[in-house]
Amino acid sequence: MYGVVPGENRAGAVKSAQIPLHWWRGIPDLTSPVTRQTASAAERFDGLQPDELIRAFRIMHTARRLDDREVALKRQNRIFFQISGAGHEAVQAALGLLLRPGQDWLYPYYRDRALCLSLGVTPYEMLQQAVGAAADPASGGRQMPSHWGQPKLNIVTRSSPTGTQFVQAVGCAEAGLYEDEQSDNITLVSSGDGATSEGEFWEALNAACMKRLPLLFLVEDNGYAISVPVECQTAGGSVSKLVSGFPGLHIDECDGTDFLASYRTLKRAVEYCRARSGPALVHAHVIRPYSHSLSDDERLYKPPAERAAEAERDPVLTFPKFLIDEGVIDRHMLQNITHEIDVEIHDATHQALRDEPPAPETALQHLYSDKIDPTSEEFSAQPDFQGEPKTMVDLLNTTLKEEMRRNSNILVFGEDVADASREQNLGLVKGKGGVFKVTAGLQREFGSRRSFNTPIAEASIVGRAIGMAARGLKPVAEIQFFDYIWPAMMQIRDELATLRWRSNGAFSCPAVLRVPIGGYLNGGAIYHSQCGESIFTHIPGLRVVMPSTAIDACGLLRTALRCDDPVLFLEHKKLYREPYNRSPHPGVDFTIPFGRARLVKPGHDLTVITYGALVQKSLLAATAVEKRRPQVSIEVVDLRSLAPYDWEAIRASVEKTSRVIIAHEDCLSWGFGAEIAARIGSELFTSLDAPVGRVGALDTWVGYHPQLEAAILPQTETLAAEMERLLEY
Ligand SMILES: Cc1ncc(C[n+]2csc(CCOP(=O)(O)OP(=O)(O)O)c2C)c(N)n1
Ligand SMILES: [Mg+2]
Repeated sequence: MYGVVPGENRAGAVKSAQIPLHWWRGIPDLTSPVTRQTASAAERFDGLQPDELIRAFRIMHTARRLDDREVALKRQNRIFFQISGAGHEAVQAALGLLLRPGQDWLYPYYRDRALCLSLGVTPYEMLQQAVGAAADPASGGRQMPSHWGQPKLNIVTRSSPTGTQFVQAVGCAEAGLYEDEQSDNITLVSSGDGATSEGEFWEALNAACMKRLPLLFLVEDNGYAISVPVECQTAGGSVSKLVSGFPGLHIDECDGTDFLASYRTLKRAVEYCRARSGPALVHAHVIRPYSHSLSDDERLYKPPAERAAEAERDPVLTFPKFLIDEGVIDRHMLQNITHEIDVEIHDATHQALRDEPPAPETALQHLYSDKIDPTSEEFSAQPDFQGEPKTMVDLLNTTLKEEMRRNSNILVFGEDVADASREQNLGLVKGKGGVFKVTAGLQREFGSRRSFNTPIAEASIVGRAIGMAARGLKPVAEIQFFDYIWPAMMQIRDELATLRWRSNGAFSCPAVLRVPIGGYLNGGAIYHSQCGESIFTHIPGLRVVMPSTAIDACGLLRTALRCDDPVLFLEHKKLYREPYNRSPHPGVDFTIPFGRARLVKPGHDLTVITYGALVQKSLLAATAVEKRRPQVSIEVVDLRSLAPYDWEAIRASVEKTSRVIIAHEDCLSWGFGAEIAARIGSELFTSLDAPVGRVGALDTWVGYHPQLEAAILPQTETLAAEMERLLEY
């Protein structure tokens, strides 16, 4: 019998239905042993052999015993969080028999312990997660337990937000088709009932049905999302009824606590997906006997009778009873199996408790790629100019084409990016190619597989990119306007930027998000003119660049496309077609390292640190001020890259001039300049002859009328006034 962890309080470990030791003693041993039943077993058990049923039992029992062990460890404060898969085991063990480890791709959720066990994650590895061991293969002690992830099993690192997994699974399933169009491997995404309320669930269904993807949705409906019952979560209380209108979606429902019923139902769904008939959704009704997590006590909102009725369906009790009744195993065998499991978990626990915790100095590891460093000299190239000067929009378009020719993994998608989605019309029309024409002609040259339109669903544009990138593609997604990036914010902040760090370097997401940004075009108003870059530079793991000239746009975009990190590539709309920032084509291998500022104009008496549309305005302001003060010269530095930014260039310039302004188009308060000013104040205080100046937009929205817009956004005169103020010191 497995050893009790010192101090373990069995009776109080879980307030509800922890399975008792020796529970099988109450079961009469009515039937004969397995060998005599084998002949008819396959027919009686939906084609499953007794050894497969026994394996399923092992998985289910191991999963529950692991939960019990973790509960005990949590109560002893030897682990720091526990969430169980209790009550969900049967449907997961059934699915485990149908999936192909290492071939199919999985986006499981936190209750999928039995599923992960059946695919090959070991009890020891699970306990390494629980203790937060440095060697925990899922996250190296960075994520909570039950946040699965194992590259060798194609289990993609799982985060905590409910629902973000759906659109990523779409991208992953899409990537499978690029890998091998004929493959019958599938992608699985699972969730609880509550998570289906998230918009991403519906975005994912829409995309999956539209593209007839081999994607299986498994909804493990335990009737509650923490304390919220399903009828307050889902109109009518049944998600499978709600989705009935999706074309091509195979929908099925089962009792997820009934192993064989689950197996039958999932088999049909898996076969449907493998046959490439389209996506499938299985709605499995399960129970949740251990409350939501150890931080929750379901007795506060679930009455005793309801809990008692659920307990009757507990699969870790009903399934072995069934196996004994059917003569698949006898009591003795059962006792041996459970004993073996208990010993394994006992040993694994003691081993995991001895594991080393993550070293404090590793906290910054795996934020960025350790294979490709986009800030390195490797990306420093001399231009080899050819042809006439081109606008920023032209060079962006050319660079995309050149890199798509070079790298067949690059896919470009977003709203209106294609030339014409209806291919038959391509010969009849000029083509759209993006609302700003940056992607014009890509579909024509590279086909609709590599440049395509998506629904207006920003979370899924980014989520799909994440799923594709996790599987080796190089997605280049366009968000049509910066003002509409917000539906994708959770995908960007909680997923795109965290993927590498949270998986301890096991997964990466080198997607590029191109985003037109900024005002000064007149008429854009509040929803087509905003900036807000500092919200993104505040996100660890994300590279943020914002070129102000055509040549920089070309070099930085190429670096973004060749690097291994997620990049937010901000394209200022006002700068797309300016005459003054044009450049001849600098060559097909021209790159610019991230984190290198450009000295726009040297000077001795004042530095302006800026980027984007304010580079040119700062130049004009500097020229005007220098005209008034002939003894003064003003230095203008274009950061170009905001995360990382070129601190050395800032330092060198401020040490030379002793006066500095940070100027940006975004609102002043909590803007990008706040961080730079704070750092200058902290590290360069002794070099300063004047306070650090800042110029930014008024702390409001950009207005529609040009007079209003002009008053809100910083102008050349605003910059000149601040220059004068600092020069007076
Ligand atoms: C986006 C988001 N909102 C809220 C939460 C907090 N939260 C975690 S699990 C959960 C309930 C999920 O319920 P369900 O999808 O039914 O799964 P179950 O836990 O019942 O298996 C909530 C609200 C979260 N993790 N993510
Ligand atoms: Mg639920």
